[in-house]
Amino acid sequence: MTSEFPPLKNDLTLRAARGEQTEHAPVWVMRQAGRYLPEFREVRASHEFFEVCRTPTLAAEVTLQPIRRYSGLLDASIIFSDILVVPQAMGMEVLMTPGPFFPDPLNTPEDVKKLSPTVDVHKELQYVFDAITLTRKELKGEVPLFGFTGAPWTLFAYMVEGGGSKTFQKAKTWIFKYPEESKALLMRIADVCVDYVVGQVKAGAQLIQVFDSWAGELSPHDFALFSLPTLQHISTNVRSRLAAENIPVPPLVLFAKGANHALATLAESSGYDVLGVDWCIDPAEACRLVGDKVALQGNMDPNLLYAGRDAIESAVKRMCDGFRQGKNKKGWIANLGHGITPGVDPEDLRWFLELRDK
Ligand code: 1CP
Repeated sequence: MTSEFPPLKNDLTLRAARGEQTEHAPVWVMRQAGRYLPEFREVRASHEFFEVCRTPTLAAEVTLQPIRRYSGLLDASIIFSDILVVPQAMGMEVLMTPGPFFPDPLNTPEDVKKLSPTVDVHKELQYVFDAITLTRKELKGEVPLFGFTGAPWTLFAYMVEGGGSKTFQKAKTWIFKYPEESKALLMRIADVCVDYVVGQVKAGAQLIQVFDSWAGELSPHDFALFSLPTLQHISTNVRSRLAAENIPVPPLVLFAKGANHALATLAESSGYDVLGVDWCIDPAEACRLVGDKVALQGNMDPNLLYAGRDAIESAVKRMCDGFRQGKNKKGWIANLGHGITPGVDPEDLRWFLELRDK
């Protein structure tokens, strides 16, 4: 399988993710293909969001846009798609208007009946696998390619809320009022995520990131009860399924945003090689909490990209010093602490990338 692809020229991200100290930290940016790039907006002007996701040539094109623009400055790419393709595969309608909108969300556990009883991930999400294979070829080995999935709790929140939320009142009503039904649905989503990640690896993804973007909405107790078991289910089953087919397991990255309280536990027992951290924890403290168990990724506040070059420069320096002096025995992948937002000047992102850990 891998032999079909051009040889990888830049393995910095892979080495750091496997826990090696690298000559300098690799860097990539969550949501690096997106609306802050004029070339992305140009593609979107004539194609709907999910049309871009579903058309491998378009998905490959927008995945490559930041790699081309910041030639030599980015150390990884991430396939253009969205976490909400999983609820779609499970039988839900999802629109982008411009944020995610589910016309028919899961209001009560009765509504779970509306989901497809079984999900053939290979049929429903083959277009993502095709996009990954095509992108791997078009990358010509410049940098490795991330595949990704949303985490079950974050996907559950969208499926119940029917879109984004400030309070997560509906999703929380579910977990507090119907804990057993919630756990069953979360595990059902986790099983789809396992098939989806395995399919992405077979298609050519060289690292996998699980986005639990709304982990921080849960108390430590509820995170341990409703999210952590599903994250462990994904890492354990992805590893065993790939091992059973003699396929090497790529580095698994978990970004549980806002769950810094759980870092030590996640390092000990989540089954991921890399933990992403947001900006609400000092790098040195994150290093102390994870010890020599896992590598780290993160964590500059994305809003610093609006504050001008001096502010970016001192923040990058603080971040580098923090991770370098944090005495972490494992690798570090530089990134923002969450995705880049639409109003950033692409030249200010270039400055962030150029400053990189030297
Ligand atoms: O009009 C547009 O083009 C829509 C903007 C957009 C983009 C560029 C959306 C809608 N999704 C994406 C791409 C996307 N989504 C990627 C691309 C790969 C890359 O990183 O370059 C990725 C990894 C995602 C993942 C994603 N989607 C997450 C997890 C990461 C995170 O930032 O927390 C989440 C929460 C979503 C949901 C989503 N999709 C889109 C929006 C605007 C949102 C968030 C809405 C909300 O606040 O609830």
